[in-house]
Amino acid sequence: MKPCIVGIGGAGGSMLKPFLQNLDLNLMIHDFAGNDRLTYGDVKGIWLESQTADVEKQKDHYYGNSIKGQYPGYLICHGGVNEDSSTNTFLKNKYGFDLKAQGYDRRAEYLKGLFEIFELDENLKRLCSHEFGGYDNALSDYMWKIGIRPLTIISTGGSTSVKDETVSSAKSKRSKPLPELLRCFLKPRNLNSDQNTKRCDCILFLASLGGGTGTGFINPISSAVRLDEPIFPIFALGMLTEKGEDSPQTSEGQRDLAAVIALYDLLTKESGKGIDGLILMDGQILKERFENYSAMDGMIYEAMKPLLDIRNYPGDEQQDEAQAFRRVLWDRDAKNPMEQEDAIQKRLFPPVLIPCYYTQPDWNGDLKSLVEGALGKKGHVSSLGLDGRLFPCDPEKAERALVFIRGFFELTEIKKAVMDRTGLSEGKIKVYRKLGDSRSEDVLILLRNPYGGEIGAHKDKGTLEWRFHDIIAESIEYIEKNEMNILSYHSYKPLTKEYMWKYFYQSGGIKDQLYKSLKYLESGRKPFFCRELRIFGESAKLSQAEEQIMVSTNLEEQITCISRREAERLLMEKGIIH
Ligand SMILES: Nc1nc2c(ncn2[C@@H]2O[C@H](COP(=O)(O)OP(=O)(O)OP(=O)(O)O)[C@@H](O)[C@H]2O)c(=O)[nH]1
Ligand SMILES: [Mg+2]
Repeated sequence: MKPCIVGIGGAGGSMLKPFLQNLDLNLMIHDFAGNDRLTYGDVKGIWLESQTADVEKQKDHYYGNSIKGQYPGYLICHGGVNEDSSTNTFLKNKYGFDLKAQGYDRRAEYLKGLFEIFELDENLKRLCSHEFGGYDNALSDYMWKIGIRPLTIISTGGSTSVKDETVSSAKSKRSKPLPELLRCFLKPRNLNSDQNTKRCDCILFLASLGGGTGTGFINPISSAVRLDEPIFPIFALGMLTEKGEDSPQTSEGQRDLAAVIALYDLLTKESGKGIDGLILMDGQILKERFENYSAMDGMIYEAMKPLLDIRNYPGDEQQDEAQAFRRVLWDRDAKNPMEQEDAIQKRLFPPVLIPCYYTQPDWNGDLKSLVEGALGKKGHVSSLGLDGRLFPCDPEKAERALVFIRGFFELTEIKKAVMDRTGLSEGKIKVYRKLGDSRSEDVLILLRNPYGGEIGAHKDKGTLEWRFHDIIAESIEYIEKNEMNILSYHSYKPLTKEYMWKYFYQSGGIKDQLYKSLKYLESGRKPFFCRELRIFGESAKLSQAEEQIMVSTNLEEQITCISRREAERLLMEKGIIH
């Protein structure tokens, strides 16, 4: 597979850099079009950022402005929105959201709310469509159509291999032309037809889970992609934020909440509506092994190389094309691609994939040590950074293992080594053999959903249940102790505060759902996030009269309304009214 790697937010941009480095020294001395640079696996990429200051302060000027045709490029998420945009004025006045916000202060709920409004508020939809030439959303459509799509096979109508007809007809119905307003910004790129083969057949998002920008944009951009191509493979690699404060002193609780909201949303979007798989890494494990972010980012790149390697082992089938890989991720034991595709459409939640990576010198040749280096020794649940598991988990709980291996090994031997360690049957192990560079041999094993089925596993340090229990409990505590901070974000209008209050604190809201998730984790239930939850969704809907009061400027009326709702809530809690 050849992904278009999309780094989002500060961490996403840094994680993306090593993937886009030019491997061909000769090309560096020529004035070659950047798009032709030789990257590992021939990948392409783009950095999406909401803070203009962050792209301007790059010391190494690694990323140029993609709108000016520079590559590798960055794209400012709100670059298509004018200062005097009527859509933005409406949004600011009614809700207090700003399309041109410079970063989101580690708040995943900001972008979540913002994008939901675009789906629900008919007036906003009309304004947006009118101002942005048919775009449903001024941010996600811009990032997808201007930033990402030109780097993919979709830009020329080259499509995915299964159900092409369905895809094309969906496309012709839904795909919209670039609005003139945005077209004039674009310098034509050197993407003629013979370059089509060089384009990407899937998307891989890179972002930290724990910020606002990175975590907040994955779902909305995926929705924009899905409107164009329902089965285009979309994967995400999320880095869970480390423990303690981060550099601009955001507390662990706040970042954990951002991470949990993002994880909840990514993992409760049904098949065909969001991503096809979430690769999870733990920043805490990487921080214990590496001194700084740059070393961590180097490691992430190294660990993903076996997946990106396009040199298949001679004689092995070409099985690592992105669409095939997508079907394997969702695999419901169906026999052929069409059956698998039907199974995928059956409202499943996307899988979590835990990457486990290990490398050793090629003279070693010992398969057992390679597999154990990645997965840890049998019975060692709590290694936390001492072996190749990049997120805490127990490999014996995995549903499946996808093995990307570079070096000269027998297929049956590889399967046997993985079966011995995981207890999986042969049919649940998929092996992708690659040639590698002959100086070292390495393996990346993606474990699908390695958790569940055991009561009390959350108490074992080093299990996936334990790590999730920890961040969910931290998030609940943060929600309970920081109502003011969460609801009084400086720009929110009363209407937004009211909806945010319901989302966080009302019975059935995210706090309640997270309490349930803790119980599910404790009892070994799978999955532990079970129901999609919206801030502005139907269940939270205010009546028209209430909305009217909330958007009015009469403070007294607003206070009366809020007090009445608060009193109602208390009476309901005490069972006095129902
Ligand atoms: N791997 C890696 N992680 C980083 C890096 N910089 C920050 N982080 C982690 O990412 C978290 C914050 O994510 P950012 O990417 O900075 O946040 P963002 O997506 O830009 O979101 P906002 O700035 O809140 O809008 C930090 O708390 C760190 O845990 C980096 O260079 N590499
Ligand atoms: Mg940022």
